[in-house]
Amino acid sequence: MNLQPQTLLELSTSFAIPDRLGFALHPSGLVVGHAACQQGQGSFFLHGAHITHFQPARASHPLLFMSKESLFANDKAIRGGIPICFPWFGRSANPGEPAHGWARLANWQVASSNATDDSVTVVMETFQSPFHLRYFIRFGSDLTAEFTATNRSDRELTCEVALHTYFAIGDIDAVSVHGALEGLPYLDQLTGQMHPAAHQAIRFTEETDRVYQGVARTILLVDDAWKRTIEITSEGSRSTVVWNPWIAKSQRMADFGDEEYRSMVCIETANAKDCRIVLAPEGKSTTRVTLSLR
Ligand code: TA6
Repeated sequence: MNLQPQTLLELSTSFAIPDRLGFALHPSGLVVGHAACQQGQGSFFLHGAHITHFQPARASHPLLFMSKESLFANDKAIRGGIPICFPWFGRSANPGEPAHGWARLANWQVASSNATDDSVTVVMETFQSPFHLRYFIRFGSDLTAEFTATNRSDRELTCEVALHTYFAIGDIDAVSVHGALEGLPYLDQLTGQMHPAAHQAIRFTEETDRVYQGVARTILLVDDAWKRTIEITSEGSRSTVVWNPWIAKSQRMADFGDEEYRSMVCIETANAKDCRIVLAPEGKSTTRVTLSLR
């Protein structure tokens, strides 16, 4: 069961906040929310509860990358921003089911909104048996996204989640990833091989698709081209995915520009593969990430 879409009138009447939060129709017909306060601004679609834009007031560039080739349609995932991968990560065991699950294709409803001079918060929800999903987002000088899944069945369920964040960068040759990931082993999704901790910063010189296993509370994305560092702080996450499609895969993706691999890197706050979640009946699991400009 997919929730009925809220109308623009309903959203504007119940959840819009003057000078802080408004709703509009994207040219695709999808509904988009725009948040703005003294500390920053952002945008999100109800389609997939998909955050597509975040820029702190003191930043000269957005923190999130959006592909210029992204599709915007009810049956398509948006390319860029923060797609929510749930209840499975990657390809499904069942043919015909969408990659990365149904949450990023679902229709979400706004449940509440709030604003101060320094932040705008929005809570969205969706329900697809047997899962109830809640998503708390706060735009301010930082961006916080908190995903909670509840098992509404009477049996134990296993699931995976990834907040599949696309970071905007100045140039892929000038970025490096530092912090907790340097000390963690990873699964190379391209070869299926496990690798021990590299004990050095991650740099990108080829297609990279890794699932780091273990808690990585703080990760630093250092961008020497745009002379900035993005701090990624997570809670409730026991795996992190690092991805760049590089040249050949970029050319194979219809909703991604051939050169766009130079302008993005994904660092995904996850519970996937060996770190998947086991939920008891009525059990809850929360995965949270905060993006800050250092
Ligand atoms: O998170 C990395 C990954 O699983 C890659 O393997 C790549 O496929 C990427 O996600 C994008 O997946 P998508 O289904 O959005 O094309």
